Amino acid sequence: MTERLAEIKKELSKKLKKDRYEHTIGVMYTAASLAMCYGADIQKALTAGLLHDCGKYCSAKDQMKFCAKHQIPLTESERSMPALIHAKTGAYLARHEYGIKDSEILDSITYHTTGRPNMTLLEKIIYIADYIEPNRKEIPGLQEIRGIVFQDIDQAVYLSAKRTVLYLEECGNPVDPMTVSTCEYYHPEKRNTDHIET
Ligand code: DGI
Ligand code: FE
Ligand code: FE
Repeated sequence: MTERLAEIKKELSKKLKKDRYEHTIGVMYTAASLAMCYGADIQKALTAGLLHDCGKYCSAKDQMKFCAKHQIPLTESERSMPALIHAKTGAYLARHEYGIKDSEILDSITYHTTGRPNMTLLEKIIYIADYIEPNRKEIPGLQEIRGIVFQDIDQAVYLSAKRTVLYLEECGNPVDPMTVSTCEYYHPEKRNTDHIET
């Protein structure tokens, strides 16, 4: 770990609640393991994993105020589902407070909650590391996803997105259009079609 990353880690240990900090460390090392497996940049994976939830240092209400103050535009969906906002505030803080300039790292933070179609390898790594890190409480399908993620990351992304949509629907929560698009894009049949066309 670089000296700068160790400094950020120390800062986050003070800013985040204990559980959130432990989750963050879990995501950081899970992301590094996936980077080793798939040949992504390990330092970028550690950095994005460490910072992915840095926007959660305050309540969703305060995150909304933060967005208004810093002219961070929010979609209608984000306004009605404040749990999504920390991805945007996190990317902003990573850039302006923690000095991260790499757009691939910043995008991985921005899209870690909803995913998006056609993600970069690093975006997929952070999206899935967030879902499977060792401290995550047991949820249906978690074992299956952990079992295949080191063989087929796209299938793991699909299963995570599908589980998220099912879970939100069961709870009667609205689903962000981007979460739906992620699920559709990574559907195995859609992926096969893409493969034939290219
Ligand atoms: O920040 P984490 O708790 O580690 O996980 P996360 O960033 O994946 O998700 C944060 C919250 O957002 C979590 O409670 C699930 C929720 N969420 C994810 N996608 C959607 C969503 N909530 C709504 N309403 N709609 C979504 O599409
Ligand atoms: Fe998050
Ligand atoms: Fe997270």
